[in-house]
Amino acid sequence: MCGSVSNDAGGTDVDAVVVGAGFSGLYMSHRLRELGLSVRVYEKAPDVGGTWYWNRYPGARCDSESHIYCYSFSEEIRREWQWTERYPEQPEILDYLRFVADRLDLRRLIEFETEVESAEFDDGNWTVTTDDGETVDSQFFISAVGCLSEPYVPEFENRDAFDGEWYHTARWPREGVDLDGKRVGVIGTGSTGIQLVPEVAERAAHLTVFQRTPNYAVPARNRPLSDDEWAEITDNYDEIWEDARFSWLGMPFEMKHATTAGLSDEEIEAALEERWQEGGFRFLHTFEDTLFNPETNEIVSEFLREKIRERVEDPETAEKLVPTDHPYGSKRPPMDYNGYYETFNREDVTLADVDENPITEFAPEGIRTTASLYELDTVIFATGFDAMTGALMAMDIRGRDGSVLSEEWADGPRTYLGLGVDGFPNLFTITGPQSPAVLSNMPVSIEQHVDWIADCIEYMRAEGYEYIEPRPEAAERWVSQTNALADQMLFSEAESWYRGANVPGKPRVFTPFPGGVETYRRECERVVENGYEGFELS
Ligand code: FAD
Ligand code: N01
Repeated sequence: MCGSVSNDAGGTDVDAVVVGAGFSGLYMSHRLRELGLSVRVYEKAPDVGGTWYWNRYPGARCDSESHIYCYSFSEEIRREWQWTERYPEQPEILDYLRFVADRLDLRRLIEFETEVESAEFDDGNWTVTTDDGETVDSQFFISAVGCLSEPYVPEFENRDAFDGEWYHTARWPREGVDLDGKRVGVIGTGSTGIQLVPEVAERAAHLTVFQRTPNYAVPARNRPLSDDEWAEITDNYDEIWEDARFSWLGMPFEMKHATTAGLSDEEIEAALEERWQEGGFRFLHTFEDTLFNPETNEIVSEFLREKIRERVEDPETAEKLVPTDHPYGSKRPPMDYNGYYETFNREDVTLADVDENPITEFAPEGIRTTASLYELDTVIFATGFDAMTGALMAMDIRGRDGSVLSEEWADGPRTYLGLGVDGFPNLFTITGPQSPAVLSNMPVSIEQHVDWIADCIEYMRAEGYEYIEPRPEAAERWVSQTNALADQMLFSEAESWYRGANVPGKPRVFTPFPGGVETYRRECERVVENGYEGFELS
């Protein structure tokens, strides 16, 4: 039997260090403690919640439906929590994660306001160092740092010359921001910008939206969840979750049709309209080949373009809001909660097309483009994240023989199943690159990863193994498989953060596994059934 003993006896301080206290870190630490491991969690925020601690911008809400945007592992938690809306708002999700942390008594494991700066595998263990100078030795080093947790702020010329206030949506102050009567500029029209813009328009004296690429937003159709609806969900809970676990996107929705081929124009229109009325991610479940077949995709994209044209009064503004550069779904599809497109019908809202007239610099009075100077009091960066690898690479992670993760991944991340990295024994990466992660309803993927890791550690302990590490050839094969799948899909037709395109200098590789949640889960199970095929255990 392997295992860790106290440092006094020459072993480690703890069995496992977990970095992050969002959905992933909370469940991971719970599972490990249940197995009898000693666990230390480091979280740089002052509270649990991860994404939902940091993203407090007006309108912040989740696009996954509430009954599947939560944990499924605990019947008690399930019974004791009732969601109020179809899509939960940020404060409600944060309350939920606080409730879970308290209910499972997890806070005692967490050191808040402590950032992990480095982790080095030396002398057979991980030495983890934090920003307050603490060093802890651990057998396992588990990253739960999140795929969308490292905010990205573009390096605009003279950014610091701006005399007003500026904020990134993912570092929104806890006390809020006074936007009333202000001239506000929002840069970015991804999922965040689309949620934010109508809310800011209600409060600001004038809003300028700086759009580089237009986006296809589908109505979310949020509504309160009645007690009857909730009762129906809880009555069918097990079935709903089983469907989600063995689905394409971690969502228990049926596809309406396999493809558009063979359907009449009226049937296609009716299917799209039905799913448009249902709203949210159900729309993406209209035709199964939307992300594979350019013909189907063009039909779906054109349907959405027409919807935008119908909603925006000024035809010139409407055309600027209509995406033509990328197929629908090749970037993360955003949802519209509160009349995003109609916001551009307001007199006090301006659309600045910074593709046509790029931002040249920040000035003390505001933002200058090649066409105009926009005078502003407040700038909001809704410019997204250094996604998938940003938070991981922000730590200085060193593996066997001094190999440095950021150097190993200089041309793009390389993992086996998104769970482990060759050369880095006993490192696990929850929702790591080359796992479905951001291409899924994440709590489903998070639970699957955490369970896989916990079961693996339990197995190691039972069998007397101390180390696990992917074989390089298994990682190589997995990365090639992921890339080959992505190449068969329409993802390569968009300059998206899935491909690292949003951060200058980042390698352009498709990062998540695009083969679907079910396929991925079955592959992970197969690997275990074959005695952790592709991993070296010692
Ligand atoms: P996170 O919630 O990102 O938590 C990671 C934690 O690690 C953070 O608290 C961070 O502070 C901490 N951390 C990072 N590095 C360090 C370090 N070096 N030291 C110490 N602590 C560190 N997903 C969906 O499935 N559906 C949705 O509708 C959806 N909506 C989203 C909306 C927004 C605005 C954003 C930004 C993301 C959304 N996501 C959504 C993705 C969301 O990130 C995941 O669903 C989920 O919250 C991820 O949980 P996590 O614990 O893996 O990561
Ligand atoms: O970030 P993004 P996000 N000059 O990268 C623009 C999840 N999420 O925070 O498209 C000008 O998507 C950039 O323009 P372009 C979800 O997974 C979920 O919105 O690159 N503009 C783009 O418009 C999502 O996908 C939810 O041309 C610049 C925007 O900034 C992920 O988080 C809600 C620029 C960034 O869009 C990230 O979403 C919110 C520059 N130099 C987030 N640089 C829900 O589920 C960037 N941009 C509800």
